[in-house]
Amino acid sequence: MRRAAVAVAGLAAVAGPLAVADVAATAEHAALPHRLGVDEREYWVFPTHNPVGSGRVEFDVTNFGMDMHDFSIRDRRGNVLSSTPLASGASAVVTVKLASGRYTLFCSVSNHEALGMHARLTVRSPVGRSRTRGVGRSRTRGAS
Ligand SMILES: [Cu+2]
Repeated sequence: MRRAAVAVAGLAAVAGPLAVADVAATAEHAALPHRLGVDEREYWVFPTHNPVGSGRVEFDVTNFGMDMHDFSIRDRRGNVLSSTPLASGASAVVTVKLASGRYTLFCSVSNHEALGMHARLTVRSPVGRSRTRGVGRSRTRGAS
């Protein structure tokens, strides 16, 4: 048993660099996160991961600011897919189905976006799949 394990480890060491490159290429999408944190404050929005994988994406949002904010997502055509109000210190978990593309995470309160509360988010699909069903549907829990 022990000898077999050593033999396998030796083989892996020899094949190492090539095998790792192949795995990295084919598993690129699988490696993209579908869950990320989003921190908000006066006046910025900071996603902890970017890019993320397409499909169900879970945003764990916290308003670290003094003021009332919200967490909103807009696609490139200007459609707002989700908007969740967040009191000072509040957190929410917002789940949205996103197809590959570029999105804007922003705060729609007053002129906060113009003051800097916006961030780009890139969503990538696995190879050979460019569409995701149910895009734009969202679910929120824990908003306060
Ligand atoms: Cu705001």
